[in-house]
Amino acid sequence: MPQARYRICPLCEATCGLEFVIDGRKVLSIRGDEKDGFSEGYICPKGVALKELDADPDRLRTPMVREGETWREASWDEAFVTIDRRLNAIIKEHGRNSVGVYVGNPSVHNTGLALYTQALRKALGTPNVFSAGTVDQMPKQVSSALMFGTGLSIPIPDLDRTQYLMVIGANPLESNGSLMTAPNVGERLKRIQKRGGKIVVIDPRFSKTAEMADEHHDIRPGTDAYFLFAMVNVLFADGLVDMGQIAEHVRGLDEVRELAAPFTPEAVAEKCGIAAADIRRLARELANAESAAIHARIGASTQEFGTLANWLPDVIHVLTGNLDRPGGAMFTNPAHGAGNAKGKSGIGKGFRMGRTKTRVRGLAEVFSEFPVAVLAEEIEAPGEGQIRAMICIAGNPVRSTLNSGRMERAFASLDFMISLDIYLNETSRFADVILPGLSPLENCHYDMAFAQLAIQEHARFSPAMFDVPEGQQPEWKTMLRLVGLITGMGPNADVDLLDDYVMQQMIEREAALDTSPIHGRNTADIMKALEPRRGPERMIDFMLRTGPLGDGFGARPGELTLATLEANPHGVRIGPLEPRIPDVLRTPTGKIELAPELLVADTARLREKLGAPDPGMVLVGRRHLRSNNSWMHNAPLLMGGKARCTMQIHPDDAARLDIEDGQLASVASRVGRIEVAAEVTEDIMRGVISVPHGWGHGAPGTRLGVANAHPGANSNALADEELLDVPSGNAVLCGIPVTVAPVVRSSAAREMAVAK
Ligand SMILES: Nc1nc2c(c(=O)[nH]1)N[C@H]1C(S)=C(S)[C@@H](COP(=O)(O)OP(=O)(O)OC[C@H]3O[C@@H](n4cnc5c(=O)[nH]c(N)nc54)[C@H](O)[C@@H]3O)O[C@H]1N2
Ligand SMILES: Nc1nc2c(c(=O)[nH]1)N[C@H]1C(S)=C(S)[C@@H](COP(=O)(O)OP(=O)(O)OC[C@H]3O[C@@H](n4cnc5c(=O)[nH]c(N)nc54)[C@H](O)[C@@H]3O)O[C@H]1N2
Ligand code: SF4
Ligand SMILES: [Mo]
Repeated sequence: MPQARYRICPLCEATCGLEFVIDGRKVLSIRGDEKDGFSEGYICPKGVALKELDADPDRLRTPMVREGETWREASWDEAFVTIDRRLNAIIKEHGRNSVGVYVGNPSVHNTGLALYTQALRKALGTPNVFSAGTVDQMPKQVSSALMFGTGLSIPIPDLDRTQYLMVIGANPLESNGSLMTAPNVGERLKRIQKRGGKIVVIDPRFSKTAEMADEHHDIRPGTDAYFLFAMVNVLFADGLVDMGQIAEHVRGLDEVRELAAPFTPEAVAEKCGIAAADIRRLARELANAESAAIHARIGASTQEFGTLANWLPDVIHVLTGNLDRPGGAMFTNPAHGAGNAKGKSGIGKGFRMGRTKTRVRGLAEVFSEFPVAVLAEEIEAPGEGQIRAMICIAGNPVRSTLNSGRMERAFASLDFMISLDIYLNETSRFADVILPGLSPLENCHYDMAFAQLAIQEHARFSPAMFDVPEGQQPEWKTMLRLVGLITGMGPNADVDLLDDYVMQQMIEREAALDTSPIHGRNTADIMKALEPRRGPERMIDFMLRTGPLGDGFGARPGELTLATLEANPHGVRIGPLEPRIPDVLRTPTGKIELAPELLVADTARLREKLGAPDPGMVLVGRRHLRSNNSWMHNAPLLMGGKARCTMQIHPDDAARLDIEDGQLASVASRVGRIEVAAEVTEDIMRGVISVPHGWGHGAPGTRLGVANAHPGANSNALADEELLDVPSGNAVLCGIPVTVAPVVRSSAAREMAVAK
């Protein structure tokens, strides 16, 4: 009998509610859940493709063990015995630092991984932890932590109420939004216009979002900090600074005024490629709007001045009175509890980075990890602390991070590698043992990260839709089994016992806070109250119950528990974001730090580079609705239509370089070279090319039938591990200097060459 089931899509930050019709273990159909008040029935093609992901014959369902250049299926016991023997031998001989960990993006979308990765890290005790965060949002985490006290104190554009939205280096119409969980984002943007508001896009490409916006400006890649500083300059010069309610909580106003002084619109116009008059007008418009928010993402983050370009939008929010007010940029207060809602209110320890440094290049640690830009060199360089074994969790660093050629050689040179993955792909092919995850439909799901980044307060939980198949196991158990093996309990540790231990620790940490509803309570009593739940569900129940709306284990009877969410399959809507200043602040001064030292220092670098020569042709990326970084190209539903991995180039550049539409072009950077078909289009700025990332399939040994038939070119073969945003160590993926040439000269060009 067909049955309807509701669950949250785990694929991207939009977190759409979906309606599944299933018959036994079979998915009959998937569509948007009209009754989900947050996502409003929206679904994108990737959500529909969950059916193919679930049924994909290439998706791994048993551990794989490598033998030479081939792999064979292995039992879980064999896989763990192998790991126990080889990994522990390396730790014994070379110490804990010889093990590196890379945590990929789906770890944030997979509840079991999100909740248990920390236990593994703790058990390993290595500082050599890397993640996709340093090819993504690290600049925003650093700027937020410096200004507001924690790395997740990220102001979110209040999309449903704003009257003016400036989008900088983001394309939510294709990406569905990031650090701004807003399902059905296209409609939400249209509603801004319908209520008389305005949308402005700053992007070197005329993206889909630019197409629907009221105004679009090209910008030279990597120059957003200049543009934003010039806006700040105008706010001061024109007497438009009005911080409103939060003024008394702000420190560093005079410093910011001084810092912005040299960056007049005239001084930066040429650098940015935006006319001074436009910059001036945009600053005035934003300041005079009834409310305004800036949404800056990947283009503003993965670039030379990423931290500055993520700090300045919040400076502008503060200066224009838009921080912490409806329609501006606001802090969330998620139901499962956030770091900036715990402990003492309005003050905190603040943020320190660089507590340790990388061995080879001496780059600073940031949020207990190192920039992924140093991963290859830390594997290659011999000596004390060299990484000899890697554990790669839900990541594809040889396609999604930097200098793929070098990264591949580094991975191939490891003594031992484990991948937790659902595919045998470009990265996991280097592993000695691959431990497979489940189908997303076999996992329970609660979006911890994205509830914290959402434009509305809500809470939604999806129990596993299908049972764990015979012979498979959820990834949180895999993690705990690894923890057991690393802590000397052997390859077959008692996972339940470890899970109890991890849970008890979590309770003890919470109960120690004198502001917690369970302060001073007995751990055993709380454990008992959580019965019979286990694993991620037990943790989520605990977090909800100790969160701002929770029942506090009896302290607030009748309030939220996981059972409430189980009884509401379309989710619980809590309401719009509410002002949280000053309570949300966790800086040591209890103030908003408008001019943190680290960023003041980096402004000197910005000033110095103002007169630097133009780098010539530069590469930026882009996203397509039917891709998801590097890993969803194996779903046939997403692979139809014309090839998407093209190099977009402006007609003037194409003519100058003698490249025709559809022709294969060669693109080279300091670190690599690719060949990719040209797409000649006015939608990209002169001097800029765009190639999407996540392609370059067809590597030997991979098991990706569909993706390998549509390989595309790997843009990250060009990504240079030496180009960094200095304060955060984040990689530069937008604005990589390249040279572009035709692979085969066109006949017209040949004739001309002959005529000469
Ligand atoms: N040039 C360029 N490069 C970029 C970007 C860009 O804009 N331009 N964007 C960057 C960004 S924002 C990000 S977040 C990174 C992403 O970087 P990564 O996280 O390293 O890479 P992904 O491509 O997301 O690959 C995810 C891996 O997780 C596996 N996987 C999927 N679901 C599961 C699961 O449930 N369990 C397990 N164990 N594995 C699973 C997939 O098979 C795949 O191998 O890429 C970055 N790279
Ligand atoms: N369909 C789909 N959705 C996704 C993903 C996916 O791969 N596919 N990935 C997910 C992930 S992990 C993330 S982090 C988010 C990212 O979400 P977004 O940040 O919205 O990502 P993009 O679509 O890459 O948009 C970046 C834009 O920045 C522009 N840009 C490049 N360089 C510059 C610059 O120097 N300055 C300015 N102002 N603009 C610049 C590019 O032209 C591009 O239009 O998307 C998520 N959603
Ligand atoms: S927009 Fe994101 S969350 Fe919504 S259906 Fe598509 S992939 Fe899933
Ligand atoms: Mo990302």
